Amino acid sequence: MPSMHDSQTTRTISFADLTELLRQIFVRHGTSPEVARVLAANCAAAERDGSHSHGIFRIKGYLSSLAAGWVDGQAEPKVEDVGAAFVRVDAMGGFAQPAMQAAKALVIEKARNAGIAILAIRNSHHFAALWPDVEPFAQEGLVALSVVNSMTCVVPHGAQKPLFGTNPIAFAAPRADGQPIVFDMATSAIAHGDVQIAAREGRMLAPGMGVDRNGMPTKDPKAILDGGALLPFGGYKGSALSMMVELLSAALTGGNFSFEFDMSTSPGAQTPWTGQVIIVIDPDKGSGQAFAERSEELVRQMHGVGQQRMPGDRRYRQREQSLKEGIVLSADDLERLEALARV
Ligand code: NDP
Ligand code: PYC
Repeated sequence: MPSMHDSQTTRTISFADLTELLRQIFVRHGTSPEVARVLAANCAAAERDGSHSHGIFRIKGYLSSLAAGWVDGQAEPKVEDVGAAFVRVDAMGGFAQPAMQAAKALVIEKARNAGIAILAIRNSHHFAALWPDVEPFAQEGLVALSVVNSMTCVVPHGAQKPLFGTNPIAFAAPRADGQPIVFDMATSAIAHGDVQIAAREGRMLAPGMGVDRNGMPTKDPKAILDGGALLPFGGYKGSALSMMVELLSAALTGGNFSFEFDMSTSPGAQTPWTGQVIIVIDPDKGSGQAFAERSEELVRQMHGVGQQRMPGDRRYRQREQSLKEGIVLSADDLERLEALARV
């Protein structure tokens, strides 16, 4: 398969150097040092793992949202301890990831004490992949599930107009002999970011992913972006999961549903202003059996029946290669990033 860089000159940058470059860019464009640190680590990790729809591709959108004043890069999240197993955070119109970081130690303490803890973030902007929010919990032996809603662009199953966001679900669980089991998937047939990338590269999509402005099925990403919409994955089943994500991320947290904010009032705004839930479980409080051994057994059995590629495998492979050989970017992209760090 041709790589995305085949026709371009490429340059290689280490993960540490890319993280530092992105940190400088965020600070230069108005975020606090802490917000810059958290977003840079997130975005560089996405690029390192080959999550291209949520790596450096997103920098333009981050910066235009900051410049528009749509998201507050200086926001200081307010963490509230509201129950034995419940933590609430008002992100104060800032990004979700620093809000999660501010509450993380308390959530882990509660999960270890109560066996489970819920982190409900509201008034937050999430513009990233979701797996970086759950994988670190599994690295600490915990099970984590997170959902976040985004912006109206998905037609509920059987409906005529878009209402839901692309609303991903991410799950992470430890295993005894390998990297945590992690899946992270949009509840739309395709993430909005991947539609944008396909449009930029002039590629058609597989059938069944979206409709044009007249509600007619289309494989053309430009028609989807130009007044069209996406479909849920798996028909009514994906649609129900997307509805669940709206309920947990917005109704439960006090955040916006995907249809409750209007980015058009703030030219340049791209980041969805919604909410996020993270549920963390201490598996040691469960069956009394070693969870990580049991998940290893499940993986062994899945391999045994022929499933060779586990969710997360592609990312882990790409991560290993990026850490060994560096992250390959197009020379143009890297030059653009370097220029943004100097502005
Ligand atoms: P994909 O469809 O590419 O992948 C979904 C999951 O399935 C991944 O865990 C992936 O593992 C796994 N997978 C893919 N192919 C296979 C296979 N053949 N066998 C087994 N497992 C497989 O992701 P999406 O397009 O749904 O989402 C892309 C990203 O967009 C996600 O990171 C998501 O969080 C993000 N997003 C963010 C939103 C936001 O509001 N912040 C909104 C919507 C999406 P692997 O990772 O190893 O490829
Ligand atoms: O790719 O669907 C997406 C998305 C929405 C918000 C951030 N990413």
